[in-house]
Amino acid sequence: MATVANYANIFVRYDLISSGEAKGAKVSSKDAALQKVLQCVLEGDSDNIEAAVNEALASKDPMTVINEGLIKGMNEVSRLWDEGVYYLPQAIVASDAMLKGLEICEKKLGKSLEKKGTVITHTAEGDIHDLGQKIVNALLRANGFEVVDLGKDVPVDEVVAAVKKYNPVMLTGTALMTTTMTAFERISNRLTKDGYATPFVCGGGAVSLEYVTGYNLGIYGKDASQAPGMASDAVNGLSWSQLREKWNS
Ligand code: B12
Repeated sequence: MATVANYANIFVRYDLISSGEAKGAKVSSKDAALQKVLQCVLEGDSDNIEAAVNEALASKDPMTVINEGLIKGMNEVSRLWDEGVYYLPQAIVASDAMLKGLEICEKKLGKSLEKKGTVITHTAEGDIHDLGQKIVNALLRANGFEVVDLGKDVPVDEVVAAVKKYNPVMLTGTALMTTTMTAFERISNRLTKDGYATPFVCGGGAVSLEYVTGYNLGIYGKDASQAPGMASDAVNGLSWSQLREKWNS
């Protein structure tokens, strides 16, 4: 009967987090404080992320901590998932740690006193991947926009009703799955049919420039950091097609 020579070869994947080491990770930072933040995201260490983020914030601005620590760490989690190194448990704990870190950065970014206009944000119907949306919320608020956060897995009907209720300067959508991004086109069709021309910025791993520019109102958002600039343009009167022309060509 065959015997197992090395149990580590069997248990290595479920062992990743509890070992305290993010095995296989290829990102690092030369800055010691940012390295701790990266490490906490990669290891899904929600116990220590608060201290790590606060330490980084002592010498860096919140945007640097978000970009160079939290997003960089989460992008590496995405890569490790795609490579088959990380599985659902690792992705869940990493996301929790990232969200905890983002909350602290968001408080530090604060809310601008200037009120520029209302933006509605949501994550597509059927989709619970909301990290991109949370980053968008934080950046919009810090730049003076009132954010109506509809949350994740939001039915198309609810998004359409919210646009009619708040009449925002801009609507955003995040979708990470090819099965959920189709909700955006349905929202666009419903709004167009009812006479609304609200710019609808759609982002998230699943969507592409080609897909989003295939329906009315759609503007492709590649990176969350574009959201405040797009919303400012909308406040300044640019139509959805002018926004598309400016940001997507
Ligand atoms: C983390 C993660 C999870 C977490 C989500 C936690 C959370 N709160 O979000 C958990 C573990 C819960 C999860 C669950 C699942 N997941 Co998952 N998950 C991931 C993973 C590893 C990373 C995604 C992520 O958060 N990236 C980081 C964020 C910041 O990126 P982002 O949202 O794209 O945002 C950036 C840009 O796109 C942009 N952006 C986003 N929105 C917007 C909006 C605007 C206005 C602008 C301007 C920009 C912008 O800005 C951000 C950067 O600044 C990916 C792997 C991958 N390669 O992406 C899989 C992945 C998305 N998951 C996948 C799947 C299949 C699932 C599950 C179905 C698994 C399962 N069998 O149960 C479930 C989904 C259940 C559901 N109904 O939604 C698939 C989707 C496949 C597909 N293309 O359809 C992926 C691609 C993995 C894979 N290759 O198979 N997942």
